[in-house]
Amino acid sequence: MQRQLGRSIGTALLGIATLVIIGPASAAAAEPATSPETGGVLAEYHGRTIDLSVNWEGATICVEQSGTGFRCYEDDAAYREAEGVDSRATGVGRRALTDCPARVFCLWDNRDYAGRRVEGRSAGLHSLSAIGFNDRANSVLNNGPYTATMIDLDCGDDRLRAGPGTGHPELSLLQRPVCSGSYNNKFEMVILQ
Ligand SMILES: [Ca+2]
Ligand SMILES: [Ca+2]
Repeated sequence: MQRQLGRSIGTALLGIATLVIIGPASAAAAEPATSPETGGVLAEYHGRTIDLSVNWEGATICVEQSGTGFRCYEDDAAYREAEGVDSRATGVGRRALTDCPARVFCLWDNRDYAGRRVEGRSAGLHSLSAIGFNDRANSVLNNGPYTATMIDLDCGDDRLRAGPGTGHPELSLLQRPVCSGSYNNKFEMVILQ
């Protein structure tokens, strides 16, 4: 079943294959700092430290840095300036799949690559609950070098896999073969490997 799903995602995303730049696998990043009280990931936002599992405090984009935990931004303009991401592709302020940079795995809160976004880059297990993004992902793009396995803890049998260069703009259209319903707003964990 998983292999069939993988093929269907790849087929759905055939049109964006040219966007993908696949680089060498980077070394796994250090574990991000977490709150001893909540277990939530601590992120830097406007010079403060926030617990993403509790409140994003106005941030809309949270990005795993290379070895230094998470950093969040209030909008695309702040994100692009700080991260050095080219704004010519879509223009500042418009959310699109081209917002997901090379060598990064992206999840969006809304369909069509819109709404809040998280970016992960290191290999290994990533808890979406620890960054306040559990049961939220509606669209996904894997622009990184690893295969992403997305997991709903309420349905361990239906894992969605997205290889490098694949994704989907609307997870509600992907029906789960074992558990009922779609993959929309379901995932608590992502494994990049
Ligand atoms: Ca959502
Ligand atoms: Ca879930």
